[in-house]
Amino acid sequence: ETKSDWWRGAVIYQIYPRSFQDSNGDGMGDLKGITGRLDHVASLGVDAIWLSPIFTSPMEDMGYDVSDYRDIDPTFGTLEDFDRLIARAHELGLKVIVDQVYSHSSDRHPWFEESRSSRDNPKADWYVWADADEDGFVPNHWPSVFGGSAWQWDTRRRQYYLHNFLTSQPDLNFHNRAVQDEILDIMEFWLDRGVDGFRLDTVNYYFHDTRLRNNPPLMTAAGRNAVRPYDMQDHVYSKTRPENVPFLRRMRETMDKYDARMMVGEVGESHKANAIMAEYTADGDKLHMAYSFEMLSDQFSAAHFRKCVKAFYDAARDRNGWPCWSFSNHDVIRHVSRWARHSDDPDALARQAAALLLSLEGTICLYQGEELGQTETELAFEELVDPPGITFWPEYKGRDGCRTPMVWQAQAEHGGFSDAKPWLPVKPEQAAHAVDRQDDDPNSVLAYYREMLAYRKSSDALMSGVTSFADLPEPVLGFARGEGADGLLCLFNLSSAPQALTLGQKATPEPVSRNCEMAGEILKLGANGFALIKGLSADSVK
Ligand code: TEU
Repeated sequence: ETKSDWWRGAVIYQIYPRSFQDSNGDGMGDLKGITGRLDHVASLGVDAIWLSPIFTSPMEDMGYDVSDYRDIDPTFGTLEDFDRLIARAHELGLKVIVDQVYSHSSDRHPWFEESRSSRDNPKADWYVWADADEDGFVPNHWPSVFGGSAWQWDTRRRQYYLHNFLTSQPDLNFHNRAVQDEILDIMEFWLDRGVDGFRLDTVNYYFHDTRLRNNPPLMTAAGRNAVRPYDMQDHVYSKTRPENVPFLRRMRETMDKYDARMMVGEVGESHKANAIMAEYTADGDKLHMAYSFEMLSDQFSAAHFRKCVKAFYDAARDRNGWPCWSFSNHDVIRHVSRWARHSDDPDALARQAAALLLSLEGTICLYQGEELGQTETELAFEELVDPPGITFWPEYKGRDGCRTPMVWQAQAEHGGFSDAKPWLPVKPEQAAHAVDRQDDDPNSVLAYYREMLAYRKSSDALMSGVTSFADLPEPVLGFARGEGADGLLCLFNLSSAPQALTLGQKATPEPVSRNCEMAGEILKLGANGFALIKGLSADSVK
């Protein structure tokens, strides 16, 4: 029997299936490979895995372009392989979350092939079609995230269709009730198959403004200096429409027909993100959690982390909203590289990041390889696979650098990931962080993740304590989780310069603390040092 709200405070481990473990020698990871490596995942002490898409797909966006929502792509295996993966995960006490990409399908999906075939077929309104403007040009100024207009001309219908991402990812029309019903049916298909929940891709992109109004320009410095046109607009009409909220309620009704299932929605918003995340998770009748982009940026300051957490809870606390934080995923530069300039020692930074992330209030997502202190893989232009990387190179290098294979054995060819040449290369810098180099080393980053994950799980303060922030100058981030004797004060020196803090009493940092020492009532934090101290409040430190 699991608690229905097992996901509160839980830690989810994200697997990128194409790059986890190859079992059939084709250079791409697969479900059998994952199943064989679940012991490693379970050994960390996490609660669940999230699998990036494993469904039938032409793989133009590596599975985020689905052409059959009810089957497994042959690259990854079969439905039977998936059943075995779930069974093994459950044996090991791991929940299984699958990625569902509903906002758009692949253009190779039979629905789209039918929809584009004429203006009056049964699926004619399953996608977002619009006439050309009076000059024959695109219906409005909406840009695609991956470059160019969000509209693509279709010669047979002589109309444009909407795609927020690649032209091969046409947007489904959620204003059509039949589309909504089909999506709910797909959810039931996987829930019946035993999945514990869903990660909902681009959950705020489901609906568009039916009047197709232009988005206002983003007149901030970030908007005016953006690398991508997409970041120059405030997407109030192309996404995050009010109609989304009642549909999230319909999705929740479907989830609630089953026990202990969970939906975490990816809220891709640069603007007003916290208000939207709060709204989407409020009152227990929509999403269970909102996946935040806030800590995926290159900002690494006390003010920034404080702002992320405060802004979310200020908006969400009294309506019971719930966040899901992460520092890395398959779309961004790995955090040890992204924040490298704030540290002299990548492994010390990796440990500090682990301690900080796992001290946050909410649910946590780790990304495969993060537990190894893995850095971003430097790739040459010729090695790129990811379309936006190819489009925007070199100002934006795309997402291949965080998607290179897991390295299991430092000495094995291709890091033990595959017998064949992998779809993205294993480089020496990544091999240096292989699992077998760290597994039995008590001083490794991997050992630290295990230690900190166990500590989080054993600590009521970290699992459920409310956050209060200490008033400290940069570069020290301080907050307490919980109150009184049960509270835990967490202090992080987000720099390589030593810091000294006055605690006003003698104290003993918990064993998961690093690079810190007490001198009387003074706490000294060395380079990227941090201390977790029981029974102290946020205002006891100066
Ligand atoms: O990402 C949504 C998204 O908007 C960004 O993370 C985007 O990938 C980034 O801005 C690129 O610069 C989700 C998935 O996580 C991503 O892998 C998919 O490509 C995208 O949706 C489309 O399905």
